[in-house]
Amino acid sequence: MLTVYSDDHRLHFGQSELVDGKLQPCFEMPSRADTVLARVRHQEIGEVIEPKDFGLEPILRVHDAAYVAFLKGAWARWAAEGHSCDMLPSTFPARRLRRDGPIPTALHGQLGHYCFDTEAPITAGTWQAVYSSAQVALTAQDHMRQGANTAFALCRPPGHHAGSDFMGGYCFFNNAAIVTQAFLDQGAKRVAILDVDYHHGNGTQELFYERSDVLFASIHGDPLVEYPYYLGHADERGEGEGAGFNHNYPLPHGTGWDGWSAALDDACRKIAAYAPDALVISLGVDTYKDDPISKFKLDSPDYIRMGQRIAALGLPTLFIMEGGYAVEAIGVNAVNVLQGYEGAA
Ligand code: OKP
Ligand code: ZN
Repeated sequence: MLTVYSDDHRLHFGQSELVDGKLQPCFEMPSRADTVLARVRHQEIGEVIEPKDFGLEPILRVHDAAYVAFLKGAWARWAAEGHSCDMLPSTFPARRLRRDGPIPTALHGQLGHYCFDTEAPITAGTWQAVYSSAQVALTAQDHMRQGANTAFALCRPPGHHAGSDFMGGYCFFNNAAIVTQAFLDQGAKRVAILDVDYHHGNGTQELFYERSDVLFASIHGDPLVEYPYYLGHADERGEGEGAGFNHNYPLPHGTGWDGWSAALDDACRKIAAYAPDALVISLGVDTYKDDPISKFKLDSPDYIRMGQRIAALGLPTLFIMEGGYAVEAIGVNAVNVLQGYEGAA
């Protein structure tokens, strides 16, 4: 399987996120991608290539132009105000404030407008890193457009919490959504997204919630007790044209392979019935038993089984790297999914 990777991910290295009332080192750090890349090479799963540049157009098919412009210009404006530390918002338009009112002109007001939490710092290199992460995903997608049955986009930072016009949860551009839209723009009639990251892919859900050309299925920690808290319940089934094309599998803390794989089986049945032209996997491995911010109990061999079950669908499959914070284990776990898939495909 081809892997697409760019060193540019290093340019995004947030100093801290707000955890339990304290600023703590970011869990989402450059060594995550290094570990996965090292494992890809060690297991010799295939060639590793640099991304091509597809420009902003495919990103703007998914993200709001004003949001993209904000992200591109934010650091220069912040620096011009005399700051050199990371940007983190502290004020948000919650209920009965005007979230769709006039966008503040002040940088800090815009930051709260375009971000939903305090866990996605913007740094000097964030724009280049997230732009390249999207190009990594698009290059893997292009490889499949040219006929490959599968590819691995080693994206960092991740993307599935980012929506049309907001960032958050370590995410800025929604790489899975961007490649999904690219498949559709190239003639696919239906694309399915299976999000196996521990956290609900709220951004991806939002982007396709009213559409029938994308089926979204997500297996994740129950939002009653888990980040991102305000989306990801089982009764969210899609709206309008999209009614019936969104499937959430919220699971309790402590879930291991038995409970998790039952949800996977159900999601796979729904995907098979949908008969998509392509499948996009939001591949987070923060379901691992030793993940520092998660509460599921999957073990490394389970990721091989996960890849095998996905392969049984018999679909062209694009893997997009999302979360996973047990840095020493995420290489083994992510590549286990890919090798499980390839061994069974
Ligand atoms: C991004 B992805 C940490 C709380 C969790 C945000 C998690 C974002 C995960 N104490 N904060 O879905 O892996
Ligand atoms: Zn996650």
